[in-house]
Amino acid sequence: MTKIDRVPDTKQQWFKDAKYGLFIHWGLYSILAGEYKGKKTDHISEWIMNSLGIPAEEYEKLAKEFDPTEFNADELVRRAKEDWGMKYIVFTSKHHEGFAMYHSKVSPYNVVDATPCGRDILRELADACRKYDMKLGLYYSQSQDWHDPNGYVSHANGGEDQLKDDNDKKDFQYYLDHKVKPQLKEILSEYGDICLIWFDTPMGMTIEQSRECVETVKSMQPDCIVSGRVGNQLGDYMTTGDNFIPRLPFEGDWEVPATLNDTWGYNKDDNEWKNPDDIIRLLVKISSRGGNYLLNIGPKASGEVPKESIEILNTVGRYVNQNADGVFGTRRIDVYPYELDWAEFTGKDHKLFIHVFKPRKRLEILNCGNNVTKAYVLRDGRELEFDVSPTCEGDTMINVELPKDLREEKNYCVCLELEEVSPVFEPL
Ligand code: H79
Repeated sequence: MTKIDRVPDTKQQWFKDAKYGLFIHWGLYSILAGEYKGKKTDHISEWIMNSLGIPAEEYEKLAKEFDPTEFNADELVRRAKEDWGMKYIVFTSKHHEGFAMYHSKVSPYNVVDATPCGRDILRELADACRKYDMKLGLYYSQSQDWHDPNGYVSHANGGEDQLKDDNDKKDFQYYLDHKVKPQLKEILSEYGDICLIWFDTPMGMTIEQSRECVETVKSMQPDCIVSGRVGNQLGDYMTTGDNFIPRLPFEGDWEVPATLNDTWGYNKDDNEWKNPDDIIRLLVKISSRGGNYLLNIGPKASGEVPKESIEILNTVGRYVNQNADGVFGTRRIDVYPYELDWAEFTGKDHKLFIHVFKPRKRLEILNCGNNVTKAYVLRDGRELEFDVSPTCEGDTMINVELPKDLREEKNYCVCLELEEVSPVFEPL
């Protein structure tokens, strides 16, 4: 297992058990969908204001076009819960562009006061989450704000030195005191229970400033946890790099934020969709290493979720819903000596789950030091025959026989019940 100095611990059982969540990136950038005045961005589309150098006075006019007639929070949350099997949602309450997707009294640059639609999107989502008993977390960009004169800006265009000079002229503490902290208080007081605040990219923040963000959150909702990107090692859990999956089990609580294509916000030209089989495998892999998978959708400006995203998530959701016991509440498996190209393992208490991703004649796995009492197909409970044979190295192999129909299949899960809690599992 990867050893780290400080083991991040949310002390929240729901987070340790959750494994699978939905990230939603939605803002004014969704209107541009990767293109501004005939120029296309090569980068992640929610960065378009920055990447194409659109001045704030120009960019803010987009708010006048925001009218999400196709957005249906109830339908989206129902899908996430029932069709996709997800356990929490994280919504962009304010991304780097600086626009609040809720009714803020702190800044008129928000979805109610600056748009013709006047809809409080966060209110709609929070109501739907309450209805479906779905946990709701909020992304909040605490460091970068390209609309506020004192929010930090990251870029590329002027080079690192230019960037540093520009940011040094800002009164970041003023922005923190007059926008960030008051807005955090709003989102944590007006919309019910918020399970986490997803801070992002703490560029330029001192440890004191990161601490102020954490303390503001905890003062409003003590059980609300904060992502690792609040900075200065003050997060309750570790956030990996975007789309980055640790190679080994990782200590403590952690989460992988990931995309289904190559952008977070909607980009009409991005068709690099991942394969649902790969997503299923990544979800299982991340679970077996002790993490959660936070998978993103970028709705169009209209509120419509791209149909490709829905199809992928429906396919993944069928696997998740059929094999829920082998995903949710599982614990990191400390040591399994081999990487197998056809399987990943998850486990909890006295169960070891073999997730099979390629057709096999029989399942042969190294015994993990425990007697197997029963083997069955997880989705329907069908019992399977098995035996144990010695290896030439003096270990034993468990051999699970498969009925004919299963030998042609991929993407199914077999549960081995063990006599005792397996020593390879982290204790519950
Ligand atoms: O919200 C999503 C991203 O917008 C955000 N984090 C996820 C969850 C994010 N913030 N920073 N980054 C991602 C990485 C930024 C990379 C950059 Fe660039 C390299 C910024 C400038 C140079 C990519 C290339 C974006 C603009 C140019």
